[in-house]
Amino acid sequence: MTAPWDDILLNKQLIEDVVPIAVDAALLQGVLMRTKEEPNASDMVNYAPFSLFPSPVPRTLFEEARAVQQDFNLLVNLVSQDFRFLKQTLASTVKVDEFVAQLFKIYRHVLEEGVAQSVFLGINRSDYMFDRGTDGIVALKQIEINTIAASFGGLASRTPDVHRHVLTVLGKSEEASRLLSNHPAEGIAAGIALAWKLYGSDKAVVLFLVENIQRNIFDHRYIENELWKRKISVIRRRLCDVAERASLDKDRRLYMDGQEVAVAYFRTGYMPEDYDTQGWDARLMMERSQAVKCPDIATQLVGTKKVQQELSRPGTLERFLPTNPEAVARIRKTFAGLFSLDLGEEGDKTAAMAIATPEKFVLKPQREGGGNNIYSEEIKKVLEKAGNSAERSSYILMDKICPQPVKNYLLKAGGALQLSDCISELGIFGVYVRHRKELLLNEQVGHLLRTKAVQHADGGVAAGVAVLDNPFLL
Ligand code: GSH
Repeated sequence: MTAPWDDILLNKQLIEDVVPIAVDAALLQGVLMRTKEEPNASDMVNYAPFSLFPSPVPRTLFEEARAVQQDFNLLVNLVSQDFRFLKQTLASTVKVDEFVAQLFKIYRHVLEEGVAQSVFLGINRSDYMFDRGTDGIVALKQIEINTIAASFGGLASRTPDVHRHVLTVLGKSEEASRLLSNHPAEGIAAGIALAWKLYGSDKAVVLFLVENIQRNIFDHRYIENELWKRKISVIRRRLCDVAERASLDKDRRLYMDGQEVAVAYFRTGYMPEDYDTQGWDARLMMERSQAVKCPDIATQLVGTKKVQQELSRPGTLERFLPTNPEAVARIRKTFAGLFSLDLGEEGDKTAAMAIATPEKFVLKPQREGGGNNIYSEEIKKVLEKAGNSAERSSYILMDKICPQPVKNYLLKAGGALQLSDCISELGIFGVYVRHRKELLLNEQVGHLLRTKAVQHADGGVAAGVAVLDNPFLL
């Protein structure tokens, strides 16, 4: 796909002139991150990585991704309420994956005790790439759905103005005016605010669970500030703070430093490294409480790769959405080939196929946060080493998506300026709120386009690989 600025890309002088303008625009717009050197102080900040130009995206596929988001919200909401399905689906995984096993243990504990939470808030981001088939037809294919700490909705609200400015300076004001506005932070905050209201205690706060290292704080602040605008108080705490200073009252209301918590919004807690023993104690306490967890433990489990793979089995979507064949068709259309590696005949076949043609697949463990997937010859090594041991079932196999590379400049603070062959990943943010069994909100609230150089197989913005971008619809 060609962009209307292809003629400019090789004009070295013009590019060198416009880069500092673009960087200052990003700083002015608040497209910011704390630095590696000072990750917990805002005295010194820098721009978050972004692409110099927006990236061309086929309009029909963009619309397809937006249109299917409410279906995915429905699906996640339903799967999160189906203990039998989750138990069966994750049975092989919990045997070999300590992290998923811990999450599942808490899930079971909470169900056995009786769930105190009555309001449920889902904030997810479904990520896609544009797969170019051998016939040249480009299709939207889901990479994964993030049900915990789906990030960059804040900064993505500010990047359109950066690209508009760059294009205007380069004499492309008509193209600049065609760039979409984007407001995920507002939509995410509206979901949190509704959950807070339904919880029903004016004085209760929204608790952001955050990491020890908080480089991406500005992305959080956009959501926090939207909540403050609605006069909802926000506090930020780490899991260790919760373990040390939070408590439950006799009705299992959650208190943090003496303040009642209405909503606990997780921006940590998706990787094994996020937890020590204290961290797990904190998670259990929160899950047992009445507070609205975003996500609750069941919804976090819905985001595992194993669940993604099992949902693609014939008949499974129909089971969850029996009266909605259109939604089933829209969802299924986005699935790439997904294959089980569980022990047994089916898994043996998958393993043999992957070992024979590893370049066609991605091997995925049950991990979030980026940078965990396995590609090419490495797939062969891992599967040959795992052999017929249970370790094999900690992975799933997925078709490798092959997007058409596009040239762009990726701007990273302190990085060299070079023209790169890039591929993009489109994420759509979804928000839903359920009160007991009743779904009160189900919306698509915006998008996130991230772009990286083709040589990086895996990894997002937080991992330092991809950069923020905007779709230019063609
Ligand atoms: N803890 C950080 C935050 O809350 O901003 C990062 C969270 C994170 O890495 N979230 C993943 C994500 O959305 C989903 S689990 N990553 C997008 C990216 O890094 O490009």
